[in-house]
Amino acid sequence: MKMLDRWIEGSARDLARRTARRSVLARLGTLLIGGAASIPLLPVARGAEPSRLPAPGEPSSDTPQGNPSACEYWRHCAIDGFPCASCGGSQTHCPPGTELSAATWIGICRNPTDSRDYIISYNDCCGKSSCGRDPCNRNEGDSPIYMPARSNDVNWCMSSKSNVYHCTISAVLGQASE
Ligand code: ABN
Repeated sequence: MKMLDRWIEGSARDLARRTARRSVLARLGTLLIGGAASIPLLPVARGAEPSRLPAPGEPSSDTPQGNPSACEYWRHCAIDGFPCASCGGSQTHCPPGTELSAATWIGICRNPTDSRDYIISYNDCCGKSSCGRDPCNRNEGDSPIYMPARSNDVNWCMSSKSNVYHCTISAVLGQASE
């Protein structure tokens, strides 16, 4: 009988140890930390960054489709603003003294070199008065301003330290179609 008592007591203690609140929380914590390390960064953080992917082939810079200052530049199919390449920056970098907006307008443009569609992020550069050079307004896929989430006629600097708009970059985020 003593042996049975000891066995029952041991099993009960073991069960209590395994199901104790602290032990369950400790295991949950380990799971969360381990799991979080294996999850890639959320797209929100990456949305504001110019792509680190190799840029697709560019048309010759002697043609308007390959000239980042021209409105005909292939990445500008959905732009509404001043291309930063005309304002002391480039198609992927803001001019010195300005800050890249975290929120962006997304367009899909066809690259004439490989006839593929690419997702283009039109981030505004903020913190200096309007660049005023070579305005472009191509608007492919744009909707009227009363649908702000689908309109490119929006000052995306509203999400930045300064809401003063200067110019717009056009970074390739990735391929839109195979
Ligand atoms: N996203 C370019 C822009 C800035 C200010 C006002 C309209 C459009």
